[in-house]
Amino acid sequence: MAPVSIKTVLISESVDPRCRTLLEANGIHVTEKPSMKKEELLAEIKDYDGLVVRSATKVTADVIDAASKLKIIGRAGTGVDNVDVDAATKRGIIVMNTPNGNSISAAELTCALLMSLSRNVPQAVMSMRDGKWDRKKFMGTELYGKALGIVGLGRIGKEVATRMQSFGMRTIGYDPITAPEVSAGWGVEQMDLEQLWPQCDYITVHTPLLPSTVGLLNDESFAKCKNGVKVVNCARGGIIDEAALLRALESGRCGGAALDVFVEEPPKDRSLVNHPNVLSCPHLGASTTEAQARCGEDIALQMVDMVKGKKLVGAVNAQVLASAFSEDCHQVSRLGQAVGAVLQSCNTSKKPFSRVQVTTQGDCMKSSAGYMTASVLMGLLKQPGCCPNLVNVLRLAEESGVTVTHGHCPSGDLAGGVCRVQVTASGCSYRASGSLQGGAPVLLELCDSVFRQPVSLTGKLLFCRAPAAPQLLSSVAGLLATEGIEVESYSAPAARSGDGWCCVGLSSLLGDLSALKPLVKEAAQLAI
Ligand code: 9EZ
Repeated sequence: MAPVSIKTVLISESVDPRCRTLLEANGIHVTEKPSMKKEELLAEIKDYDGLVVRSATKVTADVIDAASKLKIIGRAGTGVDNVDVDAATKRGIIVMNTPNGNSISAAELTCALLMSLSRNVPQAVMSMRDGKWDRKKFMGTELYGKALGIVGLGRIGKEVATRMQSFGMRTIGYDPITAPEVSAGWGVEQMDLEQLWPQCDYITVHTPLLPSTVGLLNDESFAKCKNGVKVVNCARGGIIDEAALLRALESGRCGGAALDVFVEEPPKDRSLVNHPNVLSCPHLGASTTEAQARCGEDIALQMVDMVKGKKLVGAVNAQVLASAFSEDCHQVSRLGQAVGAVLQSCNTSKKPFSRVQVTTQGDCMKSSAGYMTASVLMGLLKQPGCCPNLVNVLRLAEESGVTVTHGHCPSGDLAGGVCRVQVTASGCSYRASGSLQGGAPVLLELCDSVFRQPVSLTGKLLFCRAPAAPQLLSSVAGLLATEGIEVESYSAPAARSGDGWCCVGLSSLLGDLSALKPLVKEAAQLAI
């Protein structure tokens, strides 16, 4: 993939100073403007290639639409809740976060809340402040020997498990991705949620917020829990259904809850926050000096690695791009774009494509099938003012109603891989196949014409369909000469009867292709 060029970055919040230092050390010009008003951000953002935010900047669709140069939005933190990822993807802007930097801090807060729930520390503090000495009211229980259910066993779930094991807790859990053998390695026995709920004295959730995790703890699951179960949510608001939690607290089914996150932040409905058995925090999971420093550093390092073309880490909307992150991939991608561009030029009707079929051939293209298709679409859908990239092209193709299929045929005996593309637009079909020679894209075939020599896909190219005739080149060259255009190369199809496509390399593009009408049946030109 082509390296993304980032020369200017706006940091719109107070992010750890290491972020700026690292970006600047890598030749990026950084502007820090914390606490801008929305209108100021709208006016400012147009000048930047990159934007770094924490949580306060709301990167909404109107901000993204005002950001004419923006290529990347980096969030120093876990998740991208304050970024309209859909709007960014549409515009081909990469959205990145730092999924790891907060893990220890989130795990430690979870442990602090588990301990607070067992010993009523916050309530005792408040009562002392009130001038009281109430020792009976705050009788607690030990964590030692109790079962902790950990729902979600990613990095944070794991760190919570190993810490609470040192308190003598039995750690059990569930995760659809982490294998039971893996979690067993750090002392967590996995089981189905159905089996998990009735065994837990404490439950803590560490999942992303997904349709499958909204209300993971609801009336139904609370009903399966031990009476008096205590729950913690330091992950995302809504994983524990708030209304169901309030009902469980009222009935005593739930003996206490600690919440760092809410469906609405700050929560307008204060019934949970004000409940005597609820401990709440204003989303403090990542609020440590160390987590902020790590996230500020991580987002800068990830951006720099991306700009240098080293690797793509933490991007949430660039699946295809991430799989195409090396120099080899860049060449493959250029081949796809070039073949796509040839077929776009041939589609003289300029009607939208209804169908695109991409086939990669040869072992060396096997792993490229995904981004080859995306690259071909980039070439096919490129227009003045609309230059799709690997972030947005699949979505653009989908929106414009193209049926895209891709396949791979192994065929190991070919020296280099081949990319074959067939497109259909307003009932007409065109085919082209290309390959890489010395790392540069070449065209092997166009429709039924196989070129005698592979055609280098660079510069200004004119493709003509005409009956095989010895005088074709001289008559086309003559016409071009009257326009002051020189023929730099000529590629003829292998001998055949009937019409064939030839390719003429030009010193400059022809102003009006219709001048060629008397000489050829079809003509198309492009600059690559
Ligand atoms: C879902 C999950 C964990 C979970 C965790 C991750 C995609 N996904 N889903 C239900 N990373 C526990 C229960």
